[in-house]
Amino acid sequence: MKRRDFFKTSLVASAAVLGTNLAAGQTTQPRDDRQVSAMAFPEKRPLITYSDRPPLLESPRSTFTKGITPNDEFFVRWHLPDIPTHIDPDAYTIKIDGLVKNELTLSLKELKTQFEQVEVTAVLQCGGNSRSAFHPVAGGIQWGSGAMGCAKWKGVRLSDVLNRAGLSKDAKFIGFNGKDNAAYYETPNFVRELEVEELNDHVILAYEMNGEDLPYLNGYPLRLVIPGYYSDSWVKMLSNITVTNKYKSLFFMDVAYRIPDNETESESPDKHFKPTKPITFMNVKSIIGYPENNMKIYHNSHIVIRGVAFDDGHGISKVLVSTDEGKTWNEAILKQGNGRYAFTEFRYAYKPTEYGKVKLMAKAVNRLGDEQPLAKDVGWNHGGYKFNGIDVVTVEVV
Ligand SMILES: Nc1nc2c(c(=O)[nH]1)N[C@H]1C(S)=C(S)[C@@H](COP(=O)(O)O)O[C@H]1N2
Ligand SMILES: [Mo]
Repeated sequence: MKRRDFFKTSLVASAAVLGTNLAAGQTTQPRDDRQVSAMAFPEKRPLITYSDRPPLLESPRSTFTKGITPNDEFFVRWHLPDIPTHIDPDAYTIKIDGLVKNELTLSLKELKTQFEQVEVTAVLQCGGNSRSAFHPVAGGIQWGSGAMGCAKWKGVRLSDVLNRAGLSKDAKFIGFNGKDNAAYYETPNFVRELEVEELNDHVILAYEMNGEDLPYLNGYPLRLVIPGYYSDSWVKMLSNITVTNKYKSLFFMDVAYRIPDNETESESPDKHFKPTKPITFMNVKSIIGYPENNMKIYHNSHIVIRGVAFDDGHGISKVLVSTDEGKTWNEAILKQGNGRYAFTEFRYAYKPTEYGKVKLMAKAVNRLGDEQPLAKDVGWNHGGYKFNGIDVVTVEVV
């Protein structure tokens, strides 16, 4: 066989092998092999870095031992490379226009002084968090499990601001526009729409995160916070809110951030479902923050497995931990107190009595009784959204 032929056959053969594996669409544990980078970003400690322009930063696993994610450890995701580098808080205003009785232009000071200030602790999670679990690769950033965080947000109720403007009778959609711009004209601005019916008192325009001004990269000076929803709709660095009665075909609503409108069957790489629907509410999920993969732990020592769990606001009822590949599950101790939209911290005392590799698994259950599936049972979807497989960390007992 000539070398070239050999090359050809081996390619065909491996394609066939891959083909059978991949056609089904599989899900595994998300990648967990990336190190934080020394690249510097304003107000951020070293994080896992996918891109510097636009900034795409992921929190490492160890972040998830804490119920509140510190601002400097909080992940960052922007779609567009052109983000204003200077915002003057005294000159900043947000405009509310469209189908309203009174158009409003509000300064930060007016927002902070003329409306009731409210606080909510809520998880912000990208719909594509853990996307690297999907095989074949689903389009988008190949996040591990750290495209999420939980913070205490302070701001004003969106409904109070909209009431001041007065929604017209035919108001149906509320569009939110960020100040970031596309570098190429083909890419549309980052705009999201919410239906008027989706509004509730928990949706806020936030200017503070964990008691400080929003970090620049997390949307300074003002962002939308929609507790319970995936964060693709939490528009950052807001410039205006426009009320309409017609659904505009916006790229980020129509193409990205959608999943099959069919929860019972899963997609496969050669069968993409239509119609689709926007991802909205988060499903139940947990992650182990400690120990980390490949750590060596001592035989007969006392280990405290720690992590966080959350859902869309129904609330976590228990977190189960297994140290024997899922044969038996025991309840972890929970620490709650930041409200139903927040991370629930869990801890579980573990004394390894066997040597060698051990898999530590965590599974959260919410108040509805929804629980996390095994990673392999999470349905594949073409956008790689909503992965919530049971977390597995493999340690070595020495
Ligand atoms: N203006 C603007 N807001 C945005 C985005 C964006 O690209 N531009 N990305 C959204 C997406 S997809 C996510 S996951 C979150 C990320 O929020 P963070 O950077 O504060 O973690 O912001 C959302 N809001
Ligand atoms: Mo996202």
